[in-house]
Amino acid sequence: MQKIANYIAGKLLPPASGEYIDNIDPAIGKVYSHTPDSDERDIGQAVQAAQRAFPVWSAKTAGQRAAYLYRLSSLIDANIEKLALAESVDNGKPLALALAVDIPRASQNFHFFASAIEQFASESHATSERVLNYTLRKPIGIAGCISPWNLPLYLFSWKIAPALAAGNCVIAKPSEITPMTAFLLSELCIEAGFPGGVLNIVHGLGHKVGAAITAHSDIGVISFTGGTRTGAEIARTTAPTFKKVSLELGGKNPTLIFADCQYDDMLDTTLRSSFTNQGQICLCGSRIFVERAVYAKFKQDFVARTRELTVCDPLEPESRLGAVVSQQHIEKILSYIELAKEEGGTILCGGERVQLTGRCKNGFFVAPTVIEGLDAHCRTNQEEIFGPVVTIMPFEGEDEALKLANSTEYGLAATVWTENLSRAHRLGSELQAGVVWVNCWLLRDLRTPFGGTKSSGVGREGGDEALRFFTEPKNVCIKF
Ligand code: TXE
Repeated sequence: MQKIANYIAGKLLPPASGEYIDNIDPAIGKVYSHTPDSDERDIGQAVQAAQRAFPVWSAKTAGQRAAYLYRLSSLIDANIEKLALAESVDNGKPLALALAVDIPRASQNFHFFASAIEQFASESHATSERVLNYTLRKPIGIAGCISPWNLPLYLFSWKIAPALAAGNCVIAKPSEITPMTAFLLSELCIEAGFPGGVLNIVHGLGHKVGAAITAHSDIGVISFTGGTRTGAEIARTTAPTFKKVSLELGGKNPTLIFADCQYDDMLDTTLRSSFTNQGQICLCGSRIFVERAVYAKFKQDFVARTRELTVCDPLEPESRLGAVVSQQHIEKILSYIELAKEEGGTILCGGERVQLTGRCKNGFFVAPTVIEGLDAHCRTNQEEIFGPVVTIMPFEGEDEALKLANSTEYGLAATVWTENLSRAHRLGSELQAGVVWVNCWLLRDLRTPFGGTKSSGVGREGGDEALRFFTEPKNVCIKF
């Protein structure tokens, strides 16, 4: 059985402990490889390697660093099929989705930040004829990047690329639940000729390796995506050392559907925003509020279309929903469906585990589920389920829609469907969310700020926001 290796100082190494964690293929429910169970000794080694590499890496020109990232991006493109298959097996997502979204986006992340660092400019202020201020933006040193399991290579590269482009060396940890594409990336880094120690990838458990990264006194900046509870723990442990921290956390995103919307486009897109990646995207809309005038029609059409979604072996081309990521996660999702029933909800479709036959008979499959009849303030509508489960609720008028949409502790994303321009602008301004989509969903421009408010996190990723985050501004004031 394959053993994944850490990537430290440019070499593929076993963990110091010599111990490994089982890595499970969620579509078949079986162990298929082993992940290093690393600890603070591996992090210590990675930090030393990064410290040795930093003076040379940070002294390279932006163009020289960009050249490495462009090479890595091209290598991802050249290996797209291998990487997509690995992602699908590791995570349970449809292979077609990994081929169309996850891996192309990982390549784009490196390409985008290679280009961005070449365009990145700092400010200069001529205070008077004899006084000039200019701002240097220096790399911080060693960056810690910790990522989750839902979009493994996509989110891993989204953090690593700007950190490296800005001149930092990186210690990165993928989720222990989906380590495979990060491991394959380390092989591609070797092929791309990255100097040893510039990027180090250390595998293992969050409370061991993750905690060792956030606690290390020589790691000056932490970029994290994951659960809100973990984010709070990281905020607590890093606060006394004044590390720079960016936290991209959970969501409970509202979709607001007004009667005047372009109905067919809305219906197609709402199906995607509800169930893509088995609903395991922090941006999925899990609370769907529908203006009462179109509620009955929407309910009928949406449930009919949801029933048509094929849940099957993620390697089959017709798969629209694959497996959810783990045994623990399927239990969590099913427990929320039970809770919804206890809270008075009616299951309109789905609501259960899907039992496949053959290769996938022990896999973790959940039928896409639509629930109605719940109050917006019940736990099902307040807590992040992170699965193929949505609730639908009617509303009357824009004020009520806004109030309901803003009624959770989260504030990551919101989607609005309306043809009323003034309403779109009003809601764009008033919704408590870091990202608002009007008449679209997950339409991304990598230059835009990305992140959440309230319990959805602190800080923004994307474009210049990311390059600013991974650099320390220093103002120089000269009187001459
Ligand atoms: O995330 P964790 P989990 C939500 C979703 C999900 C829940 C828990 O609701 O059900 O979070 O998922 C590392 N110090 N999201 O348990 O634990 C961990 O190893 C440092 C939303 O998988 O937050 C992994 O690499 N690091 C989300 C990463 O943190 C620690 C995506 C995320 O794991 C750590 C995923 C610690 N003490 C889950 N503990 C989104 N918003 O996209 C764990 N880690």
